[in-house]
Amino acid sequence: KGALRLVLGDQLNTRIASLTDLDPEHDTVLLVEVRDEATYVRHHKQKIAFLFAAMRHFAQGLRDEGVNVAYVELTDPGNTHSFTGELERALARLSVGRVVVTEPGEWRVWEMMQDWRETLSVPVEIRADNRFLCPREDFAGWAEGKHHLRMETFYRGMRKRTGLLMEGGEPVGGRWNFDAENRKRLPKGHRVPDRIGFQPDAVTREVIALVEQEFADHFGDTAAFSWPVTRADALAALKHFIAECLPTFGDYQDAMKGGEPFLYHALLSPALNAGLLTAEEVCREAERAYKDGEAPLHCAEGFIRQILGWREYVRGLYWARMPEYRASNALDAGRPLPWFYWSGETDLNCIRQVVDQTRSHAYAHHIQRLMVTGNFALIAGLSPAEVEEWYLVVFADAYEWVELPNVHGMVLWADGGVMGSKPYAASGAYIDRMSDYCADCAYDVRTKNGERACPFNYLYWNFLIENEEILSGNQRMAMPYRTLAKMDEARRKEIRRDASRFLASLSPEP
Ligand code: FAD
Ligand code: DLZ
Ligand code: SF4
Repeated sequence: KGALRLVLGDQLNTRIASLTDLDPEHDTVLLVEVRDEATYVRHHKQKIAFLFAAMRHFAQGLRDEGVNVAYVELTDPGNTHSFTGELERALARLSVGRVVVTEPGEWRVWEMMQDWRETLSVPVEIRADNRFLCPREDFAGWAEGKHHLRMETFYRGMRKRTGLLMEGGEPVGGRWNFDAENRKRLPKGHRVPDRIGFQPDAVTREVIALVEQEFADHFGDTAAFSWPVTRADALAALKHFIAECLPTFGDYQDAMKGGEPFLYHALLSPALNAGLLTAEEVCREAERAYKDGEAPLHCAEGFIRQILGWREYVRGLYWARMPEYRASNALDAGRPLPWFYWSGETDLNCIRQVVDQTRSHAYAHHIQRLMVTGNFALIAGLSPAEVEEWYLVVFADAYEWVELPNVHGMVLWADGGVMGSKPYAASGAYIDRMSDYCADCAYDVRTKNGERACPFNYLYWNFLIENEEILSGNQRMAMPYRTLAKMDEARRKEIRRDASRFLASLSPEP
């Protein structure tokens, strides 16, 4: 008897562990579109459409290779709408001797899989996830006994392990990190390159119509859908990025500009996270561009660090610290998520820009996620669980393994410093320095207090005041706390008054 090989929607690679020893004559590959996965949080319509389209194209690719594929579409009669239900149904209709799967990306599904070993009628083999460069156990070994897990240390280890941008055991260029060169503001009138978009084909158009019908009340528009949904298109996107954007990627990595959602960013995270591209091939391609003189070192290194460093690190941290990780709330934050995170209807221009582009594209780049919606959530004391759910819903690349450490740890400091040595709190001056948002805003970024003042300005100090007990002892917060200590009582009162007026005006309802 052959094997039933379940491939999840984010494991769409023919080299995924569960397919390595595929026997096309006897085995069947199972892919299932199930409502449970689309609604455990109510994902952005583009995320669902992206995955269903990618799954359908992947299945067709396997069939073209002569593989038996059992594909369950969302509207198929009898669809039980859960992974477990669909596995049981497939086992009842196919004659197979065992089930083979690859570890999932998310804890939620990992728990499901543990039950399969006991409840399914055939043996279940769960294989280690080979989509990442650092195996889970290696990260867990490194993390054992440590409270603080610093990315930079991990990243250097990964450079040595893979040999990426290494020469004779030393980092190429004599430095590990070129961050200092990667913080430029976009000059006025600077034209960013046109991006390669992928027109939906008939299969993708059908999926988009299905999603519009079945998930009509989910956040997000599908009109601008242009994600690559096949490996061939994902490779074309990678090639385009390396040629057109990587040579300038580093310089403007932290910049933001109204009406320009993409700048020099790769737009590769949905494809990477769904398995259409591997971290290894993307990093090797960036390294090649550097070696061939097509991209400067600070750009290639800055980009490789995001994937070999940050991406591998958050994934390792997630698996090393779950399920406890999610439960902490170090700053005891609990304010409900304001409605404008969904509607974009707010006078804060920076937030409006990010929410509007997220609705249209299911995308915001790193610094928008961190320093606009993230920073606001931090200094307004929003509830970690609600903020985490928002981040998991709105982006096409969102999966809990990558979303949670970024939001819970990096943005909200809810993990008490496991990930970041200090909270990334900032006033409006940071957003003004890195963007042109403030010029078109109803608020004045240079005014510190009062009705017209940029809310980030007083919320920043209010955050420091509210968390003084927890944060003032943190060495890396010494500077702002020294400034706060010099403020007279009247200024502190003004900050408190403005902050409570503004925060009281936020509503979680439309
Ligand atoms: P680029 O800026 O071009 O970077 C290249 C690649 O590096 C990305 O494709 C991504 O794979 C990787 N990368 C960069 N930064 C990170 C990071 N901090 N963690 C993990 N990978 C990284 N990324 C997700 O893939 N899914 C998420 O749900 C997600 N949620 C985030 C939430 C917050 C609050 C923050 C601050 C960051 C989050 N990120 C997430 C990381 C990052 O913002 C996105 O990976 C990136 O914006 C994707 O766009 P890009 O491909 O154009 O990236
Ligand atoms: C995100 C998602 C969605 C929306 N739908 C499906 C689906 O119908 N079938 C499927 O196999 N996977 C889907 N996914 C991706 C899964 O949620 C993902 O594989 C798990 O979260 C594990 O990381
Ligand atoms: Fe955002 Fe403040 Fe600038 Fe307005 S003034 S765009 S609220 S940072």
